Amino acid sequence: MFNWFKKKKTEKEIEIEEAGEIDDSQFEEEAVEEVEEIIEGTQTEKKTNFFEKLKGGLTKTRKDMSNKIENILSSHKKVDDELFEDLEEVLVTADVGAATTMELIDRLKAKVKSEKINDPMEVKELLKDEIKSLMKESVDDNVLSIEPTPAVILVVGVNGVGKTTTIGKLSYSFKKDGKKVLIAAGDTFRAAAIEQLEEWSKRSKVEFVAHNEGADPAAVIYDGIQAAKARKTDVLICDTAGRLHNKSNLMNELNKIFRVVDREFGNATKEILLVLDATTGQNAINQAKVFKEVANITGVVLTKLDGTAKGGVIIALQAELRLPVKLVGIGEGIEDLQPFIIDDFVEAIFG
Ligand SMILES: Nc1nc2c(ncn2[C@@H]2O[C@H](COP(=O)(O)OP(=O)(O)OP(=O)(O)O)[C@@H](O)[C@H]2O)c(=O)[nH]1
Ligand SMILES: [Mg+2]
Repeated sequence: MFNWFKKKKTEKEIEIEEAGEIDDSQFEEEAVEEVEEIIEGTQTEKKTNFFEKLKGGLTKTRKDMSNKIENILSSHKKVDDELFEDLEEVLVTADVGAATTMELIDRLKAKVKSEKINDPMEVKELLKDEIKSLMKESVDDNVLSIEPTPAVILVVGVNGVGKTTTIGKLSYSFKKDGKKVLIAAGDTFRAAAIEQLEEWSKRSKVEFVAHNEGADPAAVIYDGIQAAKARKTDVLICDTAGRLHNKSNLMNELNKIFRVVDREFGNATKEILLVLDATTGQNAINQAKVFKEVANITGVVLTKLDGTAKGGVIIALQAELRLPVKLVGIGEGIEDLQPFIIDDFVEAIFG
């Protein structure tokens, strides 16, 4: 960057010298503009890649939901009750959920009436708009916040949903942003769980705190907090065990952790992320209901969207349970985690 700057200046200087006057400010403005154009260019490119990747991850949902909707719209000659019934069926089978589907269909009917829409093909854009606005109205914000730092992120969810993998991906992404990250192995249920998390910490080159198998999870988190304070860590991410066979056990275990965090790290920005597996569809909704009762969930990570046609579940999570989806998992790789952006998601599932 520096060399490029120097070279440009020399050319410009020669030009100005030949003209008999030196005006540095004019040059500097142009150079800054050019640098800004280059940065903007790479940002647009980055955004496009991001979107293409999301679209790739949502292929199954798009094929199922969007193709069926296209077929319905093209096979109907007018916008009537029959068309709405067919749409309803597609939304319900895509795991959008009965209540959210009804809400969407009602809004769609009202729009069709007020805008006097007769052409079925126009319904697609209306449906997209209604999904976007319903999701936006349901929650305040979809952004995972670690500002002001230090921040602590508690990751909760039942077995196998992708908690540990998500922590690995997330720490990699914070690290790439120049943040100092520490992971605490609060899932002490199995030795393998601790090892798996340690492996991810090595992969994303972040620090790691653990106790032995069977240790008290709250004690691990306590140590993680002390280490985070001593090392001036920006983000402390804590894994937890999510055995759901007994709700009061789960509640006790989580509450103990929350108390430690409040007492020892009260000034930290706090997120409690619930990880849900998209392939489980309506089951994910049921898990969300249980966790909402036992914890003040601040956001959802929906994983394995790449392996399912049930991506519609995201709409119900936000619209029905009013849980902001903050991140989506679209693969097993370290870079396969993205912030959730409503407009991009809706555009990606409708192709
Ligand atoms: N395709 C795909 N697989 C994923 C994604 N996220 C996680 N997985 C896979 O899901 C499996 C379980 O992930 P873990 O991270 O071990 O899940 P966990 O919630 O920590 O599970 P326990 O520690 O057993 O409770 C692993 O094989 C992951 O590679 C995703 O976004 N897409
Ligand atoms: Mg795990």
